[in-house]
Amino acid sequence: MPGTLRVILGDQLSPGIAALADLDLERDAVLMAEVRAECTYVKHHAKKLILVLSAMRHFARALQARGVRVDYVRLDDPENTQSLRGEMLRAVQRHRPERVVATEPGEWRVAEDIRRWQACLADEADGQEVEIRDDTRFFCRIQEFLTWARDRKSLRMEFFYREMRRRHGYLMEGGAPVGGQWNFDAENRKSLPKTVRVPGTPAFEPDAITREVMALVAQEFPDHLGSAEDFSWPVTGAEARRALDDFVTHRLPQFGDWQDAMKTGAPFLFHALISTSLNLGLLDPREICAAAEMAWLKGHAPLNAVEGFIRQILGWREYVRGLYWLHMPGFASTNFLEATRELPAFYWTGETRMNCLRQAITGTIAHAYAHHIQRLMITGNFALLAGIDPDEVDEWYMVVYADAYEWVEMPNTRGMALFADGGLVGSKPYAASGAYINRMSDYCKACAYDVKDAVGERACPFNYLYWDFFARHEKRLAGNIRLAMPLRTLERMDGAKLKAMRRKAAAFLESEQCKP
Ligand code: FAD
Ligand code: DLZ
Ligand code: SF4
Repeated sequence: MPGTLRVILGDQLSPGIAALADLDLERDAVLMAEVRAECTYVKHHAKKLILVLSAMRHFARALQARGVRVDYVRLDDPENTQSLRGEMLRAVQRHRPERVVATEPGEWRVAEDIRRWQACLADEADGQEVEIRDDTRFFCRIQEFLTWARDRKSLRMEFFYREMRRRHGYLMEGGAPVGGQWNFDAENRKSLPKTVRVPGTPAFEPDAITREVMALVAQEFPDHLGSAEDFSWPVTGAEARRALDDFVTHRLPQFGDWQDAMKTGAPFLFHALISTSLNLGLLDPREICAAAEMAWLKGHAPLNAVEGFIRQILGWREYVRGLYWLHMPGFASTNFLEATRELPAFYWTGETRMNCLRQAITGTIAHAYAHHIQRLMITGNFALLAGIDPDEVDEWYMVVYADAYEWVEMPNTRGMALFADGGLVGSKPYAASGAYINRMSDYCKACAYDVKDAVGERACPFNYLYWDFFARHEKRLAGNIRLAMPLRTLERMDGAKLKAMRRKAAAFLESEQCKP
C-alpha cells in the first residue's frame, strides 16, 4: 500500500524533525541522498564534506535500527542523478507514494528548488502533493520572526533576545532576568593572562563509517580545501552530547570571561565547539540552553558565562536566521560600502606576514573551525578594512567552516563582519585597528609588523587600513552615532599623517602580499 515519502536533507539529522512527525513504519519510506550538487555548490572544506556525509550515514543507520525503511542513495551510486530534485523524482518512481513530505530547508537556494518539486511531480509522476513543514528545531519559527519584525522600527538583537528570554523562560525569575540584568557582556571582554590554563577538547575517533567517507572525500573532491585526514568532529547525537557535556564541565565556567580572547596555539580556547552538531541537527538548542542553565543553578558556572552563552544560542543564532529569511533574496546582493577588491590569495593558504591573519587562517584550514572573534575581528575585519567584495568573502566563509550554512553564514559575514547590509544586523561596522588585536591576543608579539606604528616601515597594516577605511567612508558613515569617536578623531587628525597612512594603505593593498 503506498505511503508517504519523507525527505531528510543533510542538515536535518534530528530524530524529532518535522518531516518524520507522523511516520508510519509499515507504509512510509525515508529518502536521504548524497548528491554532488550539494557537495560542490561551493567547494566545501574536505572536513565539512566528511562531517555531513558521515553524519548522514550514521543517522540513516540509527533510523534503520528503529525499523524505519530508509532509501539511502550513496554518492557513488551509478544511478545517482547527483541533485536533490533528481533523487526525489527517482524515489517517487520507486515508491509511488501518496505524497511527499519535507521540512523547510535552511537555505533560500534549496527552498526555491523544493517549491518547484510540486510542479515537477505534476509533469512526471502521479501528481503527488508535496508538503513542506516548518522547521521546529528553532526557538523562533520564521513566521514568528516576520511577525515580530513587521511593525518595529528597530530590529536590534537585544530587543529580540529579551523577547525570547521572556517567551522561553531561560534565566528568568518572576518575569524579570535573574541577577537583575539582561546582559553581562561588559564582563565578557577580558584579555587572557598568560597564567590561565586552556583546557583540552575531546577528539572523536573516526569509526569504520567515517573512515570510508574520509576515503570517498579524498578521492572525489581532491581539489577542495583542507585535508581529509585527522577528522575528529562529532558525527552522531551521542558524540555531540559528549562534546556538549565536556564543554559544560570544563569550559563553560570561563566562557564568559575569555569569550573574546585569542591565543597562539589555542584555536578553541573556552568555546563550545557545538555549532557543527547544532547546525546538522545532532543537538537541539533547547537541550543546550537547559544544560547551561542547569550548570548555573548547580553553582558550577557563573551567571556572566551562562547568560553570555545562552545569548549566543537563544539570541544571536535565532536572530540571524530570522533576518536571513526576512531579507532574502536581496541580502545576497547587498554591498552598502561598494567594496570591489578581490580576495587576497593568502586567505586560501595563510601565507602572510601578518601573524594574526596567519594564525586565524592556518587554524581554519587545519580544523575547518575558527572561533567567533577570529572570524569577526581578524579575517572579517581585514576584509572590511581592505574593501573586499562581499560576494568573495561570503564564498570564503561558506567554503572554509564546517558549520557554514547560508542562513547563518551570510548575516554574520555580509551583516556583522562587512556591514554590506548597511546596518540590518549590527548598528555599526566592527572596524578595529591593531590596538584591539594586541589587547585581545598574543599575536602581535610574534609579528613582523609593529602594532604601535601606523606610518613607519614596519607599521601594522591594520592601523593604516583602519584610518583609510574611515577616510574612504567618512560621508557614508557620518550619521552613525556609534562611530562618533573615530570620525571625530579622523576630523582632527594631522592632514600629512592621514595622507601618509592612506598612501601606505594603497601601496600595501597593491603589494605582492595582497595579490588575489
Ligand atoms: P561558541 O563561541 O562556543 O558559541 C556557542 C554557540 O552560539 C555556537 O555554537 C553558535 O551556535 C552560537 N553562536 C554564537 N555566535 C553566533 C552568531 N554570531 N551567529 C549565530 N550563532 C552564533 N556560525 C555558524 O554556525 N555558521 C557559520 O557559517 C558562521 N559564520 C560566521 C561568519 C562570520 C564572519 C562570523 C563573524 C561569525 C560566524 N558564525 C557562524 C558565528 C560564530 O562564529 C560561530 O557560531 C562559532 O564560532 C561556532 O563555534 P562554537 O560552537 O565554538 O561557538
Ligand atoms: C551541506 C550538504 C552537503 C555537503 N551534502 C549534502 C548531501 O549530499 N545531501 C543532502 O541532502 N544535503 C547535503 N548538504 C546539506 C544541504 O546542502 C542543506 O540541506 C542545505 O545547505 C540547506 O541548509
Ligand atoms: Fe596583526 Fe598588526 Fe598585530 Fe601583526 S602587528 S599581529 S598585523 S595586528
